[in-house]
Amino acid sequence: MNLRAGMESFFNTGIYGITAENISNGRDNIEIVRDMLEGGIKFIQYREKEKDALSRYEECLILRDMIKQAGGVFIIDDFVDLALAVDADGVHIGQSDLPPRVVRKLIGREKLLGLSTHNTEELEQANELKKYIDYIGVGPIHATATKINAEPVGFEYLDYAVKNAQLPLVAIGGIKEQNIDDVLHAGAKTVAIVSDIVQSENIVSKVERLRDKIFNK
Ligand code: 3NM
Repeated sequence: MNLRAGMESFFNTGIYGITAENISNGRDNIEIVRDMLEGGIKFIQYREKEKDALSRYEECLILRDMIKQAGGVFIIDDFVDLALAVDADGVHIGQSDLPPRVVRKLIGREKLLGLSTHNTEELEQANELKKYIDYIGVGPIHATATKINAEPVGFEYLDYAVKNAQLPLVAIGGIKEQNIDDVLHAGAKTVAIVSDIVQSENIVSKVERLRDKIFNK
């Protein structure tokens, strides 16, 4: 399958799932991803900053096969080498990682590349670099304990991004079942959610409820 051509349809599945084993109530990343897939998430990012490289590698080999079998897309946060080593579908980088042009050179043309943006300048830079990037993150919309030092950008920046982004966008940061309607009304079509999913007792039904909200808005 050509990933880039299929990306629009993956994004139309609404939720971008992200792992966070350290806040997952004792469940490991494998269990979390299994439940995300069962709930219908097709876009899954492995975000793991605490484990060593070997543990990350071994875990990602398993996750890659699970996600591939479920017809999903597997994105690795930050670690370009890991994404290449496990042949993930893509990489997600932040503003202080290697420049998108350089990461694109490293990962080749086929893999997806996502870039986090937090303000209008970063969005305009991403627009200028759009030949290297496949989608952008927009956030944190709300303050969030999952990324404690990040200043919330609120709806002003989301509105700007919805109107001006020349790439598909993913809204992120403090988005939960009880407030997701706000970002949907602001025009976000894809929403990344960490804590509200990984901390919920029943991840499958949480994801199903979130997807209902997205598709019945
Ligand atoms: N990136 P939660 S906010 C991983 O703004 C991440 O780029 C952000 O977690 C950004 O859904 C964030 O628990 C944390 O608030 C999102």
